[in-house]
Amino acid sequence: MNYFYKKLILPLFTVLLLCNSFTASAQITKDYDLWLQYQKSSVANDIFKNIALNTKDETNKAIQDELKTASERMFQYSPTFSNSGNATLIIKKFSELEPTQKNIINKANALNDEGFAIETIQNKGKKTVLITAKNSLGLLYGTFRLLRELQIDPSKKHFSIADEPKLKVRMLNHWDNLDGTVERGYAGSSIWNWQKLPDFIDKKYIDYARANASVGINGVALINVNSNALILTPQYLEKVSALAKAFRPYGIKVYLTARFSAPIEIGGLKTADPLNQEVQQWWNNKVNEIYKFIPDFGGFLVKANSEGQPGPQNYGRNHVDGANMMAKALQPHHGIVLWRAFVYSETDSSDRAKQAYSEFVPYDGKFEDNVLVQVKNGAIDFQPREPFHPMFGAMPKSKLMMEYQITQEYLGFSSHLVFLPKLYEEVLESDTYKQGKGSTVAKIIEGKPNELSGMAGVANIGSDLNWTGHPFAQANWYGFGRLAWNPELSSEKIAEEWLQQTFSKDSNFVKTISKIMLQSRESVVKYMTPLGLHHIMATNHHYGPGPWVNDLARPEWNPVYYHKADKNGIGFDRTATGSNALAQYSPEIAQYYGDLKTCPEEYLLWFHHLPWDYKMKNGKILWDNLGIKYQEGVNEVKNMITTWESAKPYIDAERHQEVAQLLTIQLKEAIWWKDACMTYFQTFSNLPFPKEMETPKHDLEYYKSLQFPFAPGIKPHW
Ligand code: GCV
Repeated sequence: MNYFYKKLILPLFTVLLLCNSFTASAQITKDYDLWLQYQKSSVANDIFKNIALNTKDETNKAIQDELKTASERMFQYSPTFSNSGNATLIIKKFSELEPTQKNIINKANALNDEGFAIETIQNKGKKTVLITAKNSLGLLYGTFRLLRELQIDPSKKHFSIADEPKLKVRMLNHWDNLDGTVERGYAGSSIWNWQKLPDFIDKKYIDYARANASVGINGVALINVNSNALILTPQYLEKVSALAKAFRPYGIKVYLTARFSAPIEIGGLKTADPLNQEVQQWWNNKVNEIYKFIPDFGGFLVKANSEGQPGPQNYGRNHVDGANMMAKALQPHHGIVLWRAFVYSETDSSDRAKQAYSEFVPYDGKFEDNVLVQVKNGAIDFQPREPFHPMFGAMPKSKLMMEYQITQEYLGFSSHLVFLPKLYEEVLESDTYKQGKGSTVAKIIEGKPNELSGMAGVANIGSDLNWTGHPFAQANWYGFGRLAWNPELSSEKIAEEWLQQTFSKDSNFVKTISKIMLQSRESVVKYMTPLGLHHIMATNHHYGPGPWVNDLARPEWNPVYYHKADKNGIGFDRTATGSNALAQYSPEIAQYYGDLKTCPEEYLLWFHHLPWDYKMKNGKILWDNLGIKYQEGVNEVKNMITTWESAKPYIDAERHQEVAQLLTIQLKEAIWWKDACMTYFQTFSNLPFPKEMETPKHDLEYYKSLQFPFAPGIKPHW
């Protein structure tokens, strides 16, 4: 028995155990490796055999590490790094190129500082691939580009690429709190371990930097815009400087959120008035101190006089006074201020959608040169669909940057598959007409060549093994980075290349799954807020529907403020007969959305209050169309489930199952949204549900009674 146990059972058990942990760790690696999978290639490619690269510089060292990992995983050999004449890949700044390579020098010379060129050239009679750029960061971006090309086509040998970022600041905004929680975070807790910093540099920080650099993200605001002044104290600056050091080789600058009242809270002053000299001096000193810790510090991100955060208006001053005070302190160090335009006031009874424009546009041209006004994509708050923010194009003498939300606060948290580049693209492509036809939001934020410009995304990253909670939410991080590099890229291309790198290059798989990704954003709009409805989510945690909420302290916090449903109809009249928010847009846009004949159905109830029996283009009444849209959203999720089933043969079982389970949650919640909203709106329409719509399972009281005290993304109520 003993013999039998030792010789047979024990080894078998060990093998099983190993297999099991191998599968588990293989799975973790796949999820963890994001789009940098470097899957084993079935074709050989010698491109990495002998790489000419000067590895003295720390960014070049990062290039070396990346190429080694990629080559070993994809092609099963370790590259040799030397400066010998037989290079298969040359990675050199163009100041170091030989004069015979003039053509490429000319090509690369036309690029901006972060641009790069990749060319297959003749070198000593042999075909060689050359990556060249003005500086090491360009070389790093060029390397990641080459790796993307090879992940998609491992046999590729001929390259002729020149590329450069169109925006200067391409950054993630983390809404991470110092206590480790993440506001609106759905992927676990914060990845920053403040307790162990500065001495412990988690490998995760490096992998985070790699992922960001691979798509060109070059800035990170580490903590929440609802800020804590402690981050500006030496105790924390030392920790921040350790993170900055880890990110530096990857070209990523660190930014901090600056709490406006910091001079009082950590400086011992009696005021934070931006026109007070002592306050100004305090910020000057603070900035000088920060640059001692972090010589390449990016600057401050500020949420002021918004949702209770302190700001210049507390002292009778304005946004320009506040932003310029910080901007002047940062100027000697080439730092910048990202001043958020997300403001709305409890004392302003006008339409919330109009308030940011009214507060900021009068100050056009008054901000210092190193200030970027950071504007959310829409005028309310990251809703599943909003028309573009009217501030875009309305401040031609100021620099406006885009703020998107990557984390899915209003889009099903990290349980719903929603491909956000589709939303980002829709906004970027919108024509503001502010400088004539063709002045799209993308063009507005690109600004003038060589001027400060940018795009920020509220990060969806947390301590979850797969970083983002949902494997497909990784695509939103990826896609944000790609659009920040080039706001004119198509979401279709982004979906395809992400799938190819993350899951499989099989064309059937890519075609089928990119289709559901591209349609997923429209589906979530349909099952949450169809026909232009908005802000009808539950209170505080924003999990699930809450269109009935009408008892919150501020009118504009209540969903009823936005849908205005009554027995006569539904929708927010933002035309001249209502709040006239449309007047903030150019006349072409105001006319287009204002006229019921031209207003697209997607924005109908955003701009118009209409009777329940309003006849729509398909000949059916508004009420029926509402139910039909909700049902379509639900049906599309059902379809996603079937399509995902068909993807089984193409990808690993673990990630397949992970997504399949999440889709089940998505379907349940889509039905919940449909049923709760339609049951509630029926109390006003008094009409039967349209025949196309599946009947709700419960009555309204049931949906209203649901409570979620521990929903993620807010401070828990212990
Ligand atoms: C960080 C919304 C969110 C808040 C967020 C705010 C902002 O209101 O619900 O959690 O605060 O936007 O963007 O500042």
